Amino acid sequence: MPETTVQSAPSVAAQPGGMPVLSVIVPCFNERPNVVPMIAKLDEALAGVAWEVIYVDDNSPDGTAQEVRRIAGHDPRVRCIRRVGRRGLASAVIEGALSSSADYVAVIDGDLQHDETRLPVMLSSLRAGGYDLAVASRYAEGGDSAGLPSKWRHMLSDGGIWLAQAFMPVRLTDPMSGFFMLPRSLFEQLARGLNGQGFKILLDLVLSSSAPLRVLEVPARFRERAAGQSKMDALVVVQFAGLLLDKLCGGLLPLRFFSFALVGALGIFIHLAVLATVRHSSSLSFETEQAAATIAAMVFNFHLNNSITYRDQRLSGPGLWRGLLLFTVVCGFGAIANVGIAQILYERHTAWSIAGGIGALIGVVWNYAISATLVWRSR
Ligand SMILES: Nc1nc2c(ncn2[C@@H]2O[C@H](COP(=O)(O)OP(=O)(O)O)[C@@H](O)[C@H]2O)c(=O)[nH]1
Ligand SMILES: [Mg+2]
Repeated sequence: MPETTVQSAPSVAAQPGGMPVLSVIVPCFNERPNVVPMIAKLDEALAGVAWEVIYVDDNSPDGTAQEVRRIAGHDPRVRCIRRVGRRGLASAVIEGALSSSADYVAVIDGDLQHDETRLPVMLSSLRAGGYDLAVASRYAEGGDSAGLPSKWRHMLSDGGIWLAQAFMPVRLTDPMSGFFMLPRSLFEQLARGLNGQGFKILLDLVLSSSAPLRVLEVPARFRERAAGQSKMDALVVVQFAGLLLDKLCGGLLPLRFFSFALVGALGIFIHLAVLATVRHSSSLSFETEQAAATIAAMVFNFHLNNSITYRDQRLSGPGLWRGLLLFTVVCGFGAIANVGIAQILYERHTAWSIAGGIGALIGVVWNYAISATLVWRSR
């Protein structure tokens, strides 16, 4: 590995009843201008193959789903899954792949960055047997990662690959690739163990398999984005670290727990920082100072949990304010306990930092329970 199998496009007739042999899963968010050219490219690349494309759109404001449905109106090979109130590339891929009835599923980005002409080679290699998974690699000999938009993204990609390789039971030159194909039956088998958070579904799949997968790497170019914007950001990097951590723990501890713990720890830090600041700059009672620090930590925790812990169900617009209000009201009960307990400890000559810290800890535990059940309840 990497193996560079150069084969001609296979001719895979449609199954009886017109069932596709290959489902191409396209996770998409705000990719409207790329839909028509993408389907045209698939049509050209997969001539002779019974294929379908399944767009999984997270209710893009630019109307990507409507655009896909417009084409689906006259092309039965085109399907659309529209998810409302959800976000996430990996979970979109999982839902798309699980909606397929084809023998094989491929995953490809919807922004034309991946070279769809590699699909027939991937399919024929898998059909020939000997491999469980075909991965389009930007870093295998003959591949090309020039389409990464910046030097920063190249460095991030290199760092991620290095880290991922340390975890992988098989050596992949491009474990961060978002372009791959596998038998649907294998995907279904692995689905239960998938973490489903973040961007890195290939890594998730490979790390979820109990036996090392036999992987074929197919070199591929990575083109520059044709239209629209990348959704990759710093939080995706945080989720990547979370994914590795989750896999390291054998999936025993849910990823949200790590995120909660991290946000909670930062919340305590914010709480104490605010408490220290108001103590230096005001002559308020300790009780009032502790209450101010609690409110600051509460607002901070809400926003960070909304951005990281519940990124996939992130509240926005009016829902954000409703969520913050609900969080604040219900956490108010926790805050009363927080301030009360801290006050009792303080009156018993416990140091202000310890009294404040214990009070805040109680508030944070309360916040965990609330966020899981009431504020970001799964829809
Ligand atoms: N359904 C869904 N698709 C997403 C989401 N984030 C990114 N995508 C899609 O995943 C693919 C890769 O994302 P992109 O932003 O291009 O990542 P980059 O190529 O690493 O910069 C594109 O087709 C995006 O539209 C998401 O939250 N939900
Ligand atoms: Mg892209």
